[in-house]
Amino acid sequence: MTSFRSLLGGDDGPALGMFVKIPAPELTEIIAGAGVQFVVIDTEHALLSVRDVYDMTVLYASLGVRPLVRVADHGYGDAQRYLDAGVDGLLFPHVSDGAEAAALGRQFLFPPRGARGMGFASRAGRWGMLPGGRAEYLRHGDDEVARVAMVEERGSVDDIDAILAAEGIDAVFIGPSDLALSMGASGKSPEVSAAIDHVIERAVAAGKPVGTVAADPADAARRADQGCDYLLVGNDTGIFARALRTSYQGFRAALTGAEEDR
Ligand code: 3PY
Ligand code: MG
Repeated sequence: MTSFRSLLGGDDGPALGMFVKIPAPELTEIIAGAGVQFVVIDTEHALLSVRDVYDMTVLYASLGVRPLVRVADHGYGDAQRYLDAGVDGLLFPHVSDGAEAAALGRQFLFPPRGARGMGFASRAGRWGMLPGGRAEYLRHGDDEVARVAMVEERGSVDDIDAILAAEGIDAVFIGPSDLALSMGASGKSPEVSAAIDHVIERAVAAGKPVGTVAADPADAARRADQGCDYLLVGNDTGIFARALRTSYQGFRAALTGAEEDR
């Protein structure tokens, strides 16, 4: 079976995904139909319930779009429920340093490496019917789920090598907006660009998958050349908002022009 991790390092360049905030089956079908490879269900910045995340996970996966969740905090409870719902991975926002990364890695690996609880009778264990049994549930949870540390603070850039080395952290994701905020600089400033380039360079050197946001195809091509393994290209609300505004303004401009012509 494909998984988010199996999409990384392919010959076709970085895997392409998007954040999703709207829990609507219609949108899931549109996103799957567009060929999007993975989604990050965003519980940090959207009012999604655990049940929404569950329904989205099942539907995205059934349509071949690999589902991950960006959690709202570093706690165990909801994140563990998402893993047992069978998501392909978790993105942890604001991982400040190597110690925090290591604690997250431990929390979501099974013993003896970590402290994740066994939930074989969950969807991730095919309700206790997973071929291969408990051993396969445990192997999948440790080896195929992606635990992703988000690097979006100045201090995380300073401690990037420790974050990359943390056991159980399978990839990093650079959040450019929060990184710029934390550095007190604009997103386009040379300091922020240099920090992002540095994180990508260190991740490539460490052999850990790295991803970030790509603003447009040219930006994506540049990040691919730098060695990014996956990219997020927008989010459902933003894409709809921009497309609608452009379309609406086009109609308004044409009608205003028509009135002037009269
Ligand atoms: C950020 O840029 O801060 C993110 O979290 C990802 O867009
Ligand atoms: Mg952020």
